[in-house]
Amino acid sequence: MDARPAVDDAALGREALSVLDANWTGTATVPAPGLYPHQWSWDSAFVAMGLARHRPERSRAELLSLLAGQWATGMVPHIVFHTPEAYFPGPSVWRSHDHDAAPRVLTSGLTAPPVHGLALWWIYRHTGDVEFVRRAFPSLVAQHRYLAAARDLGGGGLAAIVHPWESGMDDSPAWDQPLAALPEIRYGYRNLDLDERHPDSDHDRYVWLALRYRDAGYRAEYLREDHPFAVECPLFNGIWLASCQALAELAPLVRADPAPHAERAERIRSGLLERLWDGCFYARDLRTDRLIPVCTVGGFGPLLDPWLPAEHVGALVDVLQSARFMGATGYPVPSCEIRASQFDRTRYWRGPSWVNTNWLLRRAASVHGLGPLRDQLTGGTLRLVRQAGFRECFDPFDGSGRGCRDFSWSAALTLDLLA
Ligand code: 2M8
Repeated sequence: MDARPAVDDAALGREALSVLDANWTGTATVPAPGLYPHQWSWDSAFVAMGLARHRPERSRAELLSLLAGQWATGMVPHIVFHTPEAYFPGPSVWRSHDHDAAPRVLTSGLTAPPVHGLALWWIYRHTGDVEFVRRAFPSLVAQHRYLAAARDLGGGGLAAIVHPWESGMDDSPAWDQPLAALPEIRYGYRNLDLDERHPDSDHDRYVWLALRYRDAGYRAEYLREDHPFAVECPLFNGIWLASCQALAELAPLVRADPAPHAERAERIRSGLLERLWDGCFYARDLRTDRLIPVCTVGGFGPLLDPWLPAEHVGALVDVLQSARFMGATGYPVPSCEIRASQFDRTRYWRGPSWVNTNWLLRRAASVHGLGPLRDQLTGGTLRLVRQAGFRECFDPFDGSGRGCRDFSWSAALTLDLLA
């Protein structure tokens, strides 16, 4: 357990800002020095939200530099490579420069949870900057249009992820089954620093999936017909729904019609309830058309919807507070339910607690007026960073830090928790 001297709120806030200042490259904020030397999509959205009150100029620049990587299809890539810094899989794997729809800046070919609409709303709420909304709004409309047109592979209004990296929860046990159905791949190379995170066979499958998609020209038809990994994730879709609602609220500011965004949110809600609910939200494997029977933190994503029916809200909050999740750990919120055989308190998205998912659930508690839950999530998350620093993730039982240090979204969202 990393013991740190006691820090008061003001000192913690200063530390968070200095981590973010150090991770700012002049163009974007890297998730952490060393291990993640580029711009990651949902990391940037969280950073932009955390900075909105403190560094409004940089918060806007963060979102715009990410959107500079948007493809003509509307797809917002999960990584934008602003510098030639070494990272695997880097630009030579993705080969975005060979694709007609890709921008000039090099990017990956996958997407990430679409939290950017919520980020734009957040920035507007804290800065009142309508001009900025006018500038970024069309890109986010295009992003949502892409998801609806190219990713509704199940036909029920939800967007499918086509790679575990697109979920943001790379090694979540929710992807074990669909990954196990893929052929055994042995490339014989490793992503040097990721050994603890991904056993060889998983990492090789990740790369194999990415190469298949790339070699199919990143085509939507290929995803529909041939791609072997297609999953409807409740976190990805809960976030998308929240971003649709954000665009519906922002639309009048830019003289746009809110109705299509509100209607899309309704369609996602129906999709979530009809396709992913079974007492809790589970991911659906579209290649077997079955729910994947492991409950993860992603299953609480639909709670971000203020119009989720009360009975579903009640059932989810019961599970969240039960011994399956927060009820058994000293800290919020393990990334996988504790009683699952795949739960591992030490391995990234297989058990540890993350500041971004805690923050999203705190936001969900706010939209449902669940004050005590919101306070519990705020206090517990601040306790983690106070004790262990701005680590990538945390052991949910003793709060010790795991993964890299000086992690940007842990710092950025702490600023918001302190506000
Ligand atoms: C992790 O994902 C990357 C691949 O994109 C990795 O494992 O190398 C995830 O935690 C993801 O959610 C996050 O965006 C990324 C950068 O922080 O790291």
